[in-house]
Amino acid sequence: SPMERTLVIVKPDAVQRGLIGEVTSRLERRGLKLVGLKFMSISQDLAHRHYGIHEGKPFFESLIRYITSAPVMAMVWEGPNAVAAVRQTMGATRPTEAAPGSLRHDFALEVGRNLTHASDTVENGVKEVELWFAPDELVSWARAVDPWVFEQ
Ligand code: D4T
Repeated sequence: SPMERTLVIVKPDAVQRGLIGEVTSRLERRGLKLVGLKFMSISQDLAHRHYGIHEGKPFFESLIRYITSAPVMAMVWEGPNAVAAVRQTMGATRPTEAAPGSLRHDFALEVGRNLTHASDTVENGVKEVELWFAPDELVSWARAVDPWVFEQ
């Protein structure tokens, strides 16, 4: 399967609730490879650029307030089908529609406190990684266990 990269944001609610480890652990356990990581406060500018597609929607202002309300952990994960795999691990955007066993099912109730962001398409994965990370903040590395997780 094609190698992909996807942006994951551990949102302010997940950071405040001490769930950075839980999110990271689930992605590591799945076999995905971490290639970028930073703990940061999001500027208004970055928040608006990241969620630009939702501008004008009724939840836009509260979404910007939420995502800029406290620090986040931004991460890039790599692997075959990484975009779909990570979305599945997170569960549906609305926690009450998230599959049992997914992160949002297990830890969340409301769409406005849904703990994480993950790129929704391969194309958006590329764009979002570019928006959030400088090239020298990404690390390409050979992991010893790669051949036992990745078929190619
Ligand atoms: P993010 O982008 O945060 O990972 O969410 P999704 O990719 O899973 O979902 P989305 O783009 O449709 O929504 C972005 C963001 O807006 C919040 N939201 C969304 C909200 O507060 N009310 C709503 O009705 C919707 C649709 C939650 C996620």
